[in-house]
Amino acid sequence: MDSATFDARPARADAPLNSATRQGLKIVIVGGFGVGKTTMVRAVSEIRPLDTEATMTNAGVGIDDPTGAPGKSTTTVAFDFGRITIDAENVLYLFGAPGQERFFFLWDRLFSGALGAIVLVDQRRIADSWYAIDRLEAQRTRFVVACNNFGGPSQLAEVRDALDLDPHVPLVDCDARSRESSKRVLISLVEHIYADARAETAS
Ligand SMILES: Nc1nc2c(ncn2[C@@H]2O[C@H](COP(=O)(O)OP(=O)(O)O)[C@@H](O)[C@H]2O)c(=O)[nH]1
Ligand SMILES: [Mg+2]
Repeated sequence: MDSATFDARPARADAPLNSATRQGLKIVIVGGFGVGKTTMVRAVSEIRPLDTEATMTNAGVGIDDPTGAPGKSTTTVAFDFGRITIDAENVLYLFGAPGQERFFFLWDRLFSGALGAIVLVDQRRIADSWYAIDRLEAQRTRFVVACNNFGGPSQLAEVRDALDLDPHVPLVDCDARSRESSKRVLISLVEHIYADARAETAS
C-alpha cells in the first residue's frame, strides 16, 4: 500500500464501492476515551464515516472522564466505520472501537478477521491504553501504537517505557486530524504486519 495508490482514491463523501472489489481488509483503531479515534477515521475515510457518537448524558458521569478532553461532549456508543479503496480489488475497512473496558464484549466480533490494530494514545493519559494493549497482546493481534499529539513536545521514549511496549512494536507520532499523518500510521501498521508475518514464516 504505497502512498500513490492511497491518494488515487476518490475524495467524495458518498463514493460508491467499486464493483470490481473482491477483498475487504479490516483494521481496528482502539484507544481510550477522547484520544481521537473518531477523528482519525473521519480524516482518512473516503465515505462519510458512520459513527455512533452520542451526546454524553448523566449515564456517562463517573464512567467517561472528560477532564482530559475538555470541550468533548459526545462519546462513542458502539464504533466508527470508514472505508479506503486501495486498488480495483481491495478495500480497507476501518473500525474505531471504544477502548473502555466496559465495551470489551464487542471486541471478539470486531477483531474477527482483522489484519491488525492501531492503538491511539494520548501521552497525557497513558493509563487509558493499558487495557487495550493487554487485550491485543493476549489475543495475539498485531498492532502499532500511535501517539496522537494534542500539543507539547512528543515524548515517544517515555511513552514506550510507560506502556512497557515490546521493542518490536512500532510507536509513531501522529495528528489524528490530518489525513497525511493518519495515512502514515496506517502504512506503518501494514508494514509491521508484513514484516512480522514474514519473520513468522521464516522461523
Ligand atoms: N488538538 C488536537 N485535538 C484533537 C486531535 N485529535 C482529536 N482531537 C479532538 O479531541 C476530541 C476527541 O476526539 P475524538 O475523535 O472524538 O475521540 P474518540 O473518543 O477517541 O473518538 C475531539 O474534540 C477532537 O476534535 C489532535 O490530534 N489534536
Ligand atoms: Mg469516538
